[in-house]
Amino acid sequence: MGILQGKKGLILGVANERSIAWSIARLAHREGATLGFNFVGEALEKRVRPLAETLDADIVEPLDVTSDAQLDAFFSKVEKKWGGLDFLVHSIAFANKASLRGRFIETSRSDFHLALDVSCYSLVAVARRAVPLMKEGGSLLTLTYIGSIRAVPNYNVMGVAKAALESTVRYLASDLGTEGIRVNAVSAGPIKTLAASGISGFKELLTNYEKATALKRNVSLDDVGKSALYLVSDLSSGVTGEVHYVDAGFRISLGLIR
Ligand code: NAD
Ligand code: 0WE
Repeated sequence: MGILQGKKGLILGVANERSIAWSIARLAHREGATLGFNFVGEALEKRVRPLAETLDADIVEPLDVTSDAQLDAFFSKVEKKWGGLDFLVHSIAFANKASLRGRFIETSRSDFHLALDVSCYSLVAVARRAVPLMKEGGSLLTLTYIGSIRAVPNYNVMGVAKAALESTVRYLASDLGTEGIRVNAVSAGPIKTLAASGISGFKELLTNYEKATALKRNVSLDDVGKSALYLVSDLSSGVTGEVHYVDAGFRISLGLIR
């Protein structure tokens, strides 16, 4: 029997087969979970729907997290279909591309708002709607990056958004503990996903990163998926408010190359 047998989970943020969310979905399905997915726009629907079908998904519905109307419609579908929920994976981030290069000080008010809205407030927005469905407790998981605690060149406003996201994890965990709902984050090392494509210098980042980690390698989608599985399942029943690094030991290393 799988560790997620009989559990219902929403996986938000699949764009394609290289998405971190997809890696988590595959492993969760293998452990017996029944899954639901979102997509943003028709282009991504064409990618997400066939993928979701390979995992016998119960729910594949539109959800742009900047829209309260879409949030309400999405969760009312979940309520109708399942009437309950055990876990939710939030694997969503977005910043205007122009704000992910050049000087941080040039960040405009609207680029700041967009990054924080999509990448941080959205966790609160989905939690508010998911929590009433988690009648027997549950687990919320989000994805973050070390750019929240270190100044990573070009990560810029996304670093600020991830710092706010990690704080949001602690406030939600503290708020929802009484309902038996745990809230955690996985801080993943860099992976070449859609969200990393077109980032200038990403290839160099991966080569340098590998040399600077304790394990002397980059992290894989599988590394992140497996740790995520632990955090959404009962295996982590005593863990909440945590930022769990799946980074091959990058954070604990001085980074000097031997
Ligand atoms: P990805 O492009 O596959 O996933 C990002 C997802 O965010 C996409 O599915 C996209 O549709 C979704 N999204 C963007 N705007 C949205 C909106 N308004 N409403 C709903 N969904 C929206 O890339 P990924 O690397 O798998 O990213 C997933 C998460 O992992 C992000 O939070 C990212 O910050 C985090 N992360 C990525 C890395 C990395 O190096 N790839 C490292 C650490 C953390
Ligand atoms: O969180 C991320 C990616 C976030 C992201 C990426 C994009 C690219 C396309 C958010 N918004 C957008 N908007 C786009 O238009 N990562 C952790 C991956 C990442 O992105 C970087 C990195 C790393 C690592 C950007 C600059 C420097 C390093």
